[in-house]
Amino acid sequence: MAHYVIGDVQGCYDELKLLCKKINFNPNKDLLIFAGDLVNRGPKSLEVLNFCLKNKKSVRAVLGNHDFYLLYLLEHKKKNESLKNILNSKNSNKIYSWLKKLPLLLTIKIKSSKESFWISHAGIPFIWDLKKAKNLSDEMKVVMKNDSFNVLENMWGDRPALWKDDLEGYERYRTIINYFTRMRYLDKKGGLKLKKKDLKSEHNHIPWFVQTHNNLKDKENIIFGHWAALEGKTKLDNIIGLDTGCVWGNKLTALRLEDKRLIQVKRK
Ligand SMILES: [Mn+2]
Repeated sequence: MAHYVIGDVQGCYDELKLLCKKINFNPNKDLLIFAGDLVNRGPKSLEVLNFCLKNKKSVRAVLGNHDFYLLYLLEHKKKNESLKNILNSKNSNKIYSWLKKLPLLLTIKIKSSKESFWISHAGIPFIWDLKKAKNLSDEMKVVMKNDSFNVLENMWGDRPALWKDDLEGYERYRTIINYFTRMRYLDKKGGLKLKKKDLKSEHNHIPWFVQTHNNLKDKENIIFGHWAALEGKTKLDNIIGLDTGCVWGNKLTALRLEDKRLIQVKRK
């Protein structure tokens, strides 16, 4: 049995199939864990989701910003050109209820190597330790179960930029979602700098993982997607980026957790 974490698929179903072939994915033995953004921009988002539903028992995933967007469209009965196949699919209820239950953060421990992996779409900010991040993800699971319509309605926007423990209600949920699914740069205090996407250095814009790295103990790892421009390069061996920009014509990447080996396929 092997665990594979797969970076942002974004509707690149053909490449996902090729990657599954390359890793010899066996749904009876292996586990696929998606790092979020299964859908949007790419050509076959519906096929990707149907693959996940079909292999439900051997698939795990965390929610990305595009998955949240899809949930919003589904729950609020909105239209969207690029996701219309999903919105019009006879499967859309099943897709909705599967997606809605996904967490923002997953943790997996590998027995053989004793390494533990914390997987979220954008990462974990240094202002949260791993336990706190897990608690916030658990809190959001409950909130999404009970009040998803309003959470999704109120998740839009970049403010508040800085996490505070006493944030409440929809401001609190929006901020948690923004850190887990949209974060790239933080300022020195840990506030989100959501406007910046390029890699040029800029005053008080620090890639989130630079400081989070100091929080990690031996055998603790974080895996994330979302930041295609990085091409996975964090220069850290325990914070691993898996968005290698398949939808932009680059590669789809899987990480085998047992030996931290990367397996890639090129965009067709
Ligand atoms: Mn993303």
